[in-house]
Amino acid sequence: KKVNIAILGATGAVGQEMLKVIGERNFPFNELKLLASKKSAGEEVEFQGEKYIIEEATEDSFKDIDIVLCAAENHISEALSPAAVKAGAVVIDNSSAFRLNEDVPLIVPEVNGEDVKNHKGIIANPNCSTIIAMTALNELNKYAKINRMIVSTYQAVSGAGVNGINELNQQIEDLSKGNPVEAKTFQYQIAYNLIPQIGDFDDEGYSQEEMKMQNEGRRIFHNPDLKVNCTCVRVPVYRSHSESITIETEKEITPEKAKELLAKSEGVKLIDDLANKKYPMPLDTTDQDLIYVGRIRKDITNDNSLSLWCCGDQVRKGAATNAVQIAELLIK
Ligand code: 2RA
Repeated sequence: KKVNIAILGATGAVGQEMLKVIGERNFPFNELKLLASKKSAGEEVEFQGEKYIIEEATEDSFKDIDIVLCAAENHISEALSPAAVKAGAVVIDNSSAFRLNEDVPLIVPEVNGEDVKNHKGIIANPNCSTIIAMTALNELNKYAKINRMIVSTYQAVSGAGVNGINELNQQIEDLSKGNPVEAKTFQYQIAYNLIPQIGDFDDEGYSQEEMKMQNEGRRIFHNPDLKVNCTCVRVPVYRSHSESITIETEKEITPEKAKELLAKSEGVKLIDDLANKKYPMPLDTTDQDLIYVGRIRKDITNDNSLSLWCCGDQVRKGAATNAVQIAELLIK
C-alpha cells in the first residue's frame, strides 16, 4: 500500500541518502515531504522527474503523513518527533534521542525486525557502528550466544555529516598547498591522522560512541548481559566504517563454521581469501548496503573466541538504508 512520507533533515548527508534509497528500492509513496531548517526552506530538489520544495520543519509539518524518516539531530528529533506521532505518523528516528527508551524498538531488520510490532509511534535506528557490527555478528550469535565482544572501530568522517567530508577535503587541499589547516568538525586535524575520541568521555574513560555499542547491542540481541569493550576512532576515510571484532561465545565457533554461517547471513558478504589477499576494505563497501566480513580466525589467546574484520557504508546500511528497511517492515 502506498504511504505519505516525510524526510526530516532532508538536506544532510543521511537525509539525502534516504531519498536516494527510497528511489532505488522503489519505496511505494503517495506524498513525499522534504523538511529541513528555516535556512534551507524554499530550496528545490529534483527527484524521480518531480520538483520538490524543501519546507521548514515545524510541529505542524506532519498532517496526513504516515511515516517520518528522521535524519535530524537529537534536539530537533526530541522537539518534533512527539508532534509527528500526535499527528498520526510513525517516526523512524536516526538520532540517538530515543534509542534506549524501552517503549521505542531499536531495529536492525536482519537481526530483530520482529520488534517493530512493539512500537508506540517511534522506532529508533541504531548507531551506524552498532548496525554494522550486529549485522555481521547476527548468525554467529544465533549459532552460539555471544557473551563478550572486544571491538575497535575505524570510523569514516561522513559520521560527522557533510561537514566531516568537507573538512577532510579542505585539510588535504590546504596541506598540499602548504596552507594552515583548520580543525572545526573534529577536535584535531583528521587528514593523515587518527582521533581516538567520538563524543564525550564518561567517568570510566569511555566515549559516548563506545558505550552505544554495548547499550544498543544489548537491546538488539535481546541480551542484557552482553559485555562490550569498544574503542572508537575517527579515521581519514570518507564513507565506510571498519571494525575489528573479537567475540567470546557460549560454545566454540570454528573459523570454518563461522565462514559457513557468514556466507548465508542476510545483509552480509563474506570476503575471506587470504591466499589471494582478499578481505574487506572501506573503499569496497562504499555506496552499497552489504556488510563485508573477513579476516575470520580463531582468537589464539582465548577458548571459544573468534576474531574478524568488517566494513560497511555508514551513511547507507549504517543509517539511510536501515531506516528505509524498517519503513518497508511497517508497510508489509
Ligand atoms: C559518527 N556514529 O560516526 C557517529 C554518528 N554518525 O560520528
